[in-house]
Amino acid sequence: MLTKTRSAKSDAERIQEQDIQKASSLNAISEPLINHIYTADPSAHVFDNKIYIYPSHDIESDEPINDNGDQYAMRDYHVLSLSQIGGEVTDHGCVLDVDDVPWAEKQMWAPDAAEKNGKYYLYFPARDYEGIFRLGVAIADKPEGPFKAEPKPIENSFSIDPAIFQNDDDQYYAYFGGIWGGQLQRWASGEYIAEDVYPADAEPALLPKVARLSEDMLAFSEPVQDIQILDEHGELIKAGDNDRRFFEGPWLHKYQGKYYFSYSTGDTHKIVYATGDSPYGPFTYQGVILEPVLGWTTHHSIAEYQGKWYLFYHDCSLSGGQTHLRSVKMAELTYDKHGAINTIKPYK
Ligand code: FUB
Repeated sequence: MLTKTRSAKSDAERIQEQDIQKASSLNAISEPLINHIYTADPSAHVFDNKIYIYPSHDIESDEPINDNGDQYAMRDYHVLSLSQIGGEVTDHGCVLDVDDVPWAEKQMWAPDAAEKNGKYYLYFPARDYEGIFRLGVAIADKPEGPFKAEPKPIENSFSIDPAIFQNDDDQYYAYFGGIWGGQLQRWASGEYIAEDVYPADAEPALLPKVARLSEDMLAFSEPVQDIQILDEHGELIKAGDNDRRFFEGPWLHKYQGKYYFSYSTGDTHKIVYATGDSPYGPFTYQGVILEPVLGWTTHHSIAEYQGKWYLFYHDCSLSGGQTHLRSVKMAELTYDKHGAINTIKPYK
């Protein structure tokens, strides 16, 4: 195991400097869905025949820009919706604030939502008062909220970026995890250790997590398990394979009987995917869904609406390349006849 050495300038600062230079010359394939606030990390679902998007709400902050993500100082969530592709997008306003989450101190990062029996559940990561990321859940009667948070985080939850998948048998699965600022590396032993130790390049990469949700949607119904991501030889992807190893932002969708597990590669800035035959995996790496966007982070979700598939993602074009001020976007996602996802280039 290795302790990650940091150079004088953080990866985030370096990328932001480059992006501010190139922001004005890029010709994006999609416009921000809204431009009156900054939003990121869009998780999209179709409820009541409308697309609902559950994003992070990016804000200005005095926090330093670093590879821990301190600059992502978000404190609340908004919900967006639209009923027509290319049509008007409604911002339903603030639906949950950190002050209304008893256990959470700060950094309300990438959320997701699920519906069961007419109730809506918002899952979100935040740092607790000990600085440890946990996952919380909040409940609403409508997809657009407002949401009321449970008093405690989900038991045995940790790290960031929850994504909820409803399987055909109406079981719900929570996928989560993120390295570096997302703290997944601190849980390698199963217990929290406040030290950032990573596998060596030739060792298997740190793995994203999954747990089936309980009937009431408020707890894990089983121990947290690893999601295995394999290469073409059936071997676990290695920690030094930065173009393919899991970094953060997991998502699961099903297409033509296969499960597609997709995620961000973090420091190589791609959204990639792997496929398998079960919601637990293993998943075999397949390829790139989205090439790098303007910004240090990339994050996505995938949803089907009225017979077409869409990728929801973010970039920093509206803010001129500022890494902590992102905007959610969407673009059509297509498959070839073998079920391979055609790579999307975010700029022409
Ligand atoms: O928005 C804060 C963090 O940045 C998210 O949790 C990550 O996925 C990355 O997008």
